[in-house]
Amino acid sequence: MNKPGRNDLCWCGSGKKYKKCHLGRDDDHDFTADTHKAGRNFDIFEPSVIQGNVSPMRIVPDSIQHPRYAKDGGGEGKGRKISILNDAELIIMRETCRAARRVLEKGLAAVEPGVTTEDIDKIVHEACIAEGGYPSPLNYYGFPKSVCTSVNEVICHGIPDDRPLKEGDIINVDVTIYLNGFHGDCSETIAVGQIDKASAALLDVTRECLQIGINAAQPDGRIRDIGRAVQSYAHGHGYGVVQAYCGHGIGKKFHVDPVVPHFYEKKERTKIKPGMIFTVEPMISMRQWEHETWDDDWTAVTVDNRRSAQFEHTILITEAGPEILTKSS
Ligand code: EYF
Ligand code: CO
Repeated sequence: MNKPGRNDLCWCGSGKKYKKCHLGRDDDHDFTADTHKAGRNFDIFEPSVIQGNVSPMRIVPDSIQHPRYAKDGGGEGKGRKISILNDAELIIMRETCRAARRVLEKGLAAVEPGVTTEDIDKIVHEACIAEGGYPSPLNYYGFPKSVCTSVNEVICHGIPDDRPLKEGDIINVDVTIYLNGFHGDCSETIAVGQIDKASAALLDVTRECLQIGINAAQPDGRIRDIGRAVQSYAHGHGYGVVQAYCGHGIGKKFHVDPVVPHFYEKKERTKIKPGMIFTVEPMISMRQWEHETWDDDWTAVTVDNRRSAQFEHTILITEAGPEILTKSS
């Protein structure tokens, strides 16, 4: 696709005129990778997942420190200022992130055909408690479960339910734990049994997008460098980058500044500084990047019902570059 004219439809598939959308914001955009996105005339697949039955919220013992929203189903207020942890806090944050990874590994180990996402929720819930922590998603803005499980065309925020996983599915398990006053967040997408080659390629490229995004997070660079790197790599493989959900600062609160888009946002000029902690969590779709939300108001799916994958780490920016706090040992 060539660069559109001012009055043509934008390359991004928004349905808006180019001049009202990406004109002046896409200097680094690779138009050759956008052939599939001209306009919104795309093939829509049949959904592979539908809303299932969701069991009641699980209980966390009183002996575990709860975040404030556990009681009222709210959020944690806007964290507008980017906070930098002191050395003592950093020791705790590192331990919280290691615990998040251990819990994620327990959740992933349970994935096989016939297992329900509710089974995975129970495992993650109990693993968080065994670490001495609270499963951060539980009652966060009213989210009803302890983990997000996102299958096939579900991009993110899938609610665990009674649907058994099927051979050939892909599933993202997204774990956040609140431990010793800090949140640590990580996720992976894996295969349920044997998957087709196209899905395996999507998982490989999305995993690579995460690493490429992390590598682009350098002190004295800008937050937008991350999205530029991720988008260029994903588009080079003919994939879409979901725009509605971004990485985010994390620490004493689940979501604080900076917002970390995984697409190139020219006006995002925030400087990356040593001491910053944020997630990088690209959501990469097989074709269309646009999402829709189910009427449960949580579950985000691709508009064309093609598959989407995601990998996530919590990272710390050091003088020497990014350090992954939720790395697998
Ligand atoms: C207010 C939520 C609120 N947000 C993020 C809140 O793990 C996560 N990111 O990597 C993550 C998990 C959850 C989450 C669980 C609940 N929320 C989601 C969607 C919309 C919304 O509006
Ligand atoms: Co997460």
